[in-house]
Amino acid sequence: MATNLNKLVLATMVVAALLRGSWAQTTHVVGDALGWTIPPGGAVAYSSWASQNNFTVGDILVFTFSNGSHDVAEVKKEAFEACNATSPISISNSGPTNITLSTAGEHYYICTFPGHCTAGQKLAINVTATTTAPSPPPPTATAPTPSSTATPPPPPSPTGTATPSSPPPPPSETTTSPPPPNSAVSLAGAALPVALLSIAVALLH
Ligand SMILES: *[C@@H]1O[C@H](CO)[C@@H](O)[C@H](O)[C@H]1NC(C)=O
Ligand SMILES: *[C@@H]1O[C@H](CO)[C@@H](O)[C@H](O)[C@H]1NC(C)=O
Ligand SMILES: *[C@@H]1O[C@H](CO)[C@@H](O)[C@H](O)[C@H]1NC(C)=O
Ligand SMILES: *[C@@H]1O[C@H](CO)[C@@H](O)[C@H](O)[C@H]1NC(C)=O
Ligand SMILES: *[C@@H]1O[C@H](CO)[C@@H](O)[C@H](O)[C@H]1NC(C)=O
Ligand SMILES: [Cu+2]
Repeated sequence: MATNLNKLVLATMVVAALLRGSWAQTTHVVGDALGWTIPPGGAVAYSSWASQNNFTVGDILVFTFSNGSHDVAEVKKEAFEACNATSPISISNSGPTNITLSTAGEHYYICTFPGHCTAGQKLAINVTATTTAPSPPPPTATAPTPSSTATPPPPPSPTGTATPSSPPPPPSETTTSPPPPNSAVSLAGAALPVALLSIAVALLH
């Protein structure tokens, strides 16, 4: 019983992660076909490209350029706005350069070749933290059961000394520890299609 419930919870989390698109890292080729170069129309090319992508921690930026033609430097916001390449956070002059986005927040990249940044070869992105999956319920919590026919597992006794003289109390209202916030809500809020759940459960077997 508990094993099946755990499988159901795990399957729910897997499907939720898949539905939210947070399962795999995404590779973003900066500028797409344009690559990393002086954009013909100016910096709007990269601000427009950035606005059409969602960047999440763990994603990869690929700056495609030829050695010796450009480079890519991560800089602070002030240096980005001023195209100041004096003291970049990091720099790579071998193309293509892959950069894994390891932290959330705003990240700024420029080419340090003279005139390239001011001509628009600069990219600002905003990286969001990894989507938080529904927090797994603690081992003592009973997972929400879709049908009332399932009997809740007996509450574990942490001390191990309790005698089972009386039937266990209903787990919902009389538990001494407060229920985890949003545990049941988030799982219920997942409201996942039954078909997808079935597929995920089958995959777990
Ligand atoms: C980016 O996220 C928004 C909001 O979740 C979504 O509407 C949009 O389709 C996403 N764009 C891409 C390219 O994934
Ligand atoms: C560029 O940045 C460096 C250090 O970050 C600073 O000392 C210098 O004054 C800046 N140059 C300009 C033109 O802002
Ligand atoms: C670019 O430079 C890097 C580092 O010097 C080198 O490893 C790489 O092979 C070069 N790529 C090409 C296409 O020359
Ligand atoms: C950079 O990422 C691309 C796309 O994922 C991949 O094909 C390539 O091998 C990576 N290059 C390096 C040096 O990791
Ligand atoms: C980046 O995202 C954070 C969190 O959503 C937000 O507070 C910040 O204003 C964003 N920055 C930019 C430049 O959009
Ligand atoms: Cu350049």
